Amino acid sequence: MLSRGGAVENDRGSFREFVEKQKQKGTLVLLKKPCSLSLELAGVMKALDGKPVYCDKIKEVPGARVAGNVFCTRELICEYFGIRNEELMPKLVHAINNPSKPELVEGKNAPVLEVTEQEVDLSKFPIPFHAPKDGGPYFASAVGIANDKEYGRNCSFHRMMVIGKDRVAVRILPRHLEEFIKRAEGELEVAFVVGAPINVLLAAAISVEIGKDELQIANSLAPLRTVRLESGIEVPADAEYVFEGRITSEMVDEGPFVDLTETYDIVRKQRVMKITKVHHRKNPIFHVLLPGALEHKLLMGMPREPTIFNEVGKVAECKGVNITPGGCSWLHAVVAVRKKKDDDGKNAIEAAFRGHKSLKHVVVVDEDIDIYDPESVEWAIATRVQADKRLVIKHNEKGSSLDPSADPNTYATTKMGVDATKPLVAHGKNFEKAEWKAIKKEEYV
Ligand SMILES: Cc1cc2nc3c(=O)[nH]c(=O)nc-3n(C[C@H](O)[C@H](O)[C@H](O)COP(=O)(O)O)c2cc1C
Ligand SMILES: [Mn+2]
Repeated sequence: MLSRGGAVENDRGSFREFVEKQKQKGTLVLLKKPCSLSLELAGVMKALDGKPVYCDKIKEVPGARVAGNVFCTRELICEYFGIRNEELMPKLVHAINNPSKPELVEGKNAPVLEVTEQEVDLSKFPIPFHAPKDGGPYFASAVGIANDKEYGRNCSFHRMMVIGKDRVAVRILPRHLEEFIKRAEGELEVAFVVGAPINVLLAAAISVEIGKDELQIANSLAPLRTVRLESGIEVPADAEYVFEGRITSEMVDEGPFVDLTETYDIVRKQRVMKITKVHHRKNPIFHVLLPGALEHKLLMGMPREPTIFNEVGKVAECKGVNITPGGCSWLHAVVAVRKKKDDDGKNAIEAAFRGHKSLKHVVVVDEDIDIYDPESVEWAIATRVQADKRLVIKHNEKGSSLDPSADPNTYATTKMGVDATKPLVAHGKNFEKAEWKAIKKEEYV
């Protein structure tokens, strides 16, 4: 048994064991009414956002099992790791700086290889159609793993739109997987994993240099077992599904797709992947990740907090970073510093933009402000900011493809930082919240 605080007996840290644990605790919402993959499941998950949801009555695929909103709060993620909320970011920082090799197991010991389907028919799997104007049914929780002779392994999320029995259109931004494909002259073997544990999901969302193996970061977060497929690609041995195949140079329309911002992303030409084999556990659970909902937001934003923390740490004493859900968990951050020099706030603003390239607005506060409480942050802006002195505006910066207000072709955007720290010397003014006499209110009411 791998030791991890809070884990159940014989827990290898798999997706299904975490789902099972939520079921035992009574925190998993079991859908009692049959649910359609077409819009209905997404609607139910949205209505129950913030709570893990499970359904084994999918109308279109009898016998299929799905789980969603599984890692939709920091508390759930911390529960998986057996740590407290404030330990999460240091844990991510540690894993990025101390990657370690997963344990490679034989095929016969890998649950994900229990069943192999050579005849691929994607309509047999519970792949949801999320939003009315989406371009098709979508995999949104799929983590793609690929190898390059020189760089080694890469692991990243890519949504996949179903366009045929064994074909999907894969959204690939110009990052590491795209680089691997170019180096392989346009065609590359890949394996997409669905139902991976949270250490793999977080590692796949982390942005590190090309050549750094994200599965080693995952293993450092929590012990990971991998198994080697015939293609040579190693995948998490305890995952629910692996979709194996080849990314081709054929380009098709991909989208529209409701993305993180809860707006429809535009249609673009993207590569086709031909799926050649599907491996899965017996009685697999498909991980449905609802775009724009809390689980998607947390997985996108939180793994950028350590990179902001590292950059801010180079110019000031950084006490915390929160990529806030109101900013789509991507475009906004609040950074806390222990101020020692007058320009710490402004330097922290510039550093935060370096730590997360898609960041558009950042507020820097002192450590007496609760970065997880929007009212506390607003209070700091209200009482500590004079806009003519405390704003940093950066024109014509490279922004995020997800921001509908950025230039649609170049993604050019204007960025803003607010230094909401109090001055080092108060000059007779009061910037601290007054303290009240401590009272036991039960005694008075
Ligand atoms: C839930 C989720 C979905 C994502 N979808 C995509 C996607 O469809 N295409 C893409 O290129 N990146 C997507 N990403 C972002 C990449 O996973 C992320 O940028 C990652 O750092 C890229 O890995 P790389 O640095 O190895 O290239 C998604 C991230 C998350 C958390
Ligand atoms: Mn990478």
